[in-house]
Amino acid sequence: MSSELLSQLTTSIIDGDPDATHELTKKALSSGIEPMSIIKDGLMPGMSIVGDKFSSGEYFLPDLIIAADGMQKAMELLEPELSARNQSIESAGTVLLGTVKGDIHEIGKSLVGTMLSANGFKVHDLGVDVDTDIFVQKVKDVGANILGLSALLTTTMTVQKEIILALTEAGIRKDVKVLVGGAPVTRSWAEEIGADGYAEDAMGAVQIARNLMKN
Ligand code: B1M
Repeated sequence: MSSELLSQLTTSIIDGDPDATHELTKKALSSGIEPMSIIKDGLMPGMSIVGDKFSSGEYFLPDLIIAADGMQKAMELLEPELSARNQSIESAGTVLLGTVKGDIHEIGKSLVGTMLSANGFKVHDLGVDVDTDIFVQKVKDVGANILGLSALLTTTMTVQKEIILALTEAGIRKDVKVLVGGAPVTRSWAEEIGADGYAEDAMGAVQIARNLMKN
């Protein structure tokens, strides 16, 4: 039953049917499937196939937009459920988060933010397409312990490097740990640009953020 619902969810993303995605997400939640499983086993496989079809030229930009709409409709239902499952009293640390300049991919970054909040971090989400200067200024304004930088394009992951250099130039590199992620980002890229941490997914980001707070 649950695997059937999850595979219907995957299909609704691939077919570009946001209303069906929304309804199936509701159904999956009410049938007791964990929100994280709905994301990882239902929605993300669909997004991944849509991405592959876009790469191969079978799908076009409108198909990406419709798939993202479905995923976002589902996330509106899932985010409060994720938060409710992990209430924490003490703040685990302050995270400033955003998708770098030139990049408007939002869903993964927001999921990282939701999981960090759900695990006790105070998250300031600057959104997408954020100027390097704004990141630098806001690190100071909010007293961030961790700066989380998301990039989904090979052309924008280089901006993560620029931001680290800008932090150094502003004299505040030592005051904040930098965590990088996003589909094209790898551990070796994180090391190359001098980031303090890399996470492959949202739960990994929570784990790494906890470790960074310990150091
Ligand atoms: Co875009 N897009 N897109 N897109 N898009 C990709 C990323 C792409 C891989 C598709 C493909 O070709 N196969 C490709 C990038 C190729 C590359 O550079 N390597 C691509 C392209 C080319 C483009 C455009 C250039 C297309 C065009 O215009 N010709 C354009 C660029 C726009 C821009 O940003 N300037 C574009 C536009 C779009 C839409 C706007 C239509 C839409 C985004 C809508 C939105 O976000 N509101 C979109 C979408 C939906 C995708 C795919 C299909 C799905 C992305 C997604 O939401 N995944 C994507 C293909 C794919 O990823 N398979 C694709 C679900 C999400 C939960 O996963 O974002 O990976 P993800 O986040 C994960 C991890 O990466 C990680 O944790 C998250 C949760 O587990 N993570 C972090 C992310 N950030 C992190 C930060 C951390 C730690 C972990 O620490 C701080």
